[in-house]
Amino acid sequence: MECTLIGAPLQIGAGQLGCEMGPSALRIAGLHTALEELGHTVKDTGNLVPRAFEEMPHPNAAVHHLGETVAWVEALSAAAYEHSKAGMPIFLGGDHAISAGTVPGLARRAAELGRPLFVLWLDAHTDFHSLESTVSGNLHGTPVSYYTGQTGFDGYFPALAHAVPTENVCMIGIRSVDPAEQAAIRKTGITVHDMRVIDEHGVAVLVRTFLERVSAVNGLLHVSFDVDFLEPDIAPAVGTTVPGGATFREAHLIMEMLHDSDLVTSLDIVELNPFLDERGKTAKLLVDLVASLMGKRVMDRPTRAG
Ligand code: B3U
Ligand code: MN
Ligand code: MN
Repeated sequence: MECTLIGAPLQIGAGQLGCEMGPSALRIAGLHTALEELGHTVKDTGNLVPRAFEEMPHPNAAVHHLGETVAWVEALSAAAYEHSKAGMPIFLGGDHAISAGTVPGLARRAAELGRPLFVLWLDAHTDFHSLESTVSGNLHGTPVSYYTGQTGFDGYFPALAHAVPTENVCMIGIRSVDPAEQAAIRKTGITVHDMRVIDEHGVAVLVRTFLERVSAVNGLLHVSFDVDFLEPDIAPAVGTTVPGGATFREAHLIMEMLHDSDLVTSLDIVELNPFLDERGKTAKLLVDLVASLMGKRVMDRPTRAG
């Protein structure tokens, strides 16, 4: 497969600075080589640079860096659309606000192909705030609300031509949801698998059920991987750690199942903050997880019990 790496060093969507170093850390941890060793061809397009911007005020005084975020969203949406025409775009964040650009760009391409776009959101958080409801004002908490076409973004974020239906979004790993997000998400068709659901059923059945839905309608699948999806002990390099995250084995299993499904057409790796890492261990783990998603396995055989 042809993989295209697109660096998106956005950091002001998060409460803590440092995600702008994310693309560099993923490169230094060997992403390019890991993909080539699996037989893929890799094109690194370098880092995106947004247009010049002016800051925009918002009635919610907590909201910050709105103008800068909008400039990034525009650039990312255009890049996602272009790079989805051939091969597999892999977006190297950057904080999770980058997905407010990547997903709409991919949705435009999906609409052109006449195929539905699905999103697998691997995250501790639902990122379902509107510009009005966010308390922190950190815009990495808003992308899902925006790209599913909820209200409150008009006049600020770019007009959405192709909203992703909420029924097409599946979240796994959720364990931190603000009250306003809870209330808003309840009214939607988003599948929210919190840690309790994982503990009761295991990740495999949840992932398999979702993949069957995507496959049944010949969907395209975008995976958005927030580092805080993972247990903080194994992935400390993120500003918003929440205890009780996905284990090393759960995360690899999900990646392997995604690979075997052959449904994944694009990927975001977001919220890596190398300033908080321990000797690069989070960046290296992320490279290993991407490798699992792209075909690395222990034994070359189909999985079966017994
Ligand atoms: N919901 C909180 C916390 C948060 C959301 N996304 C992340 N953190 N990474 C907020 O600030 O909106
Ligand atoms: Mn997130
Ligand atoms: Mn998160």
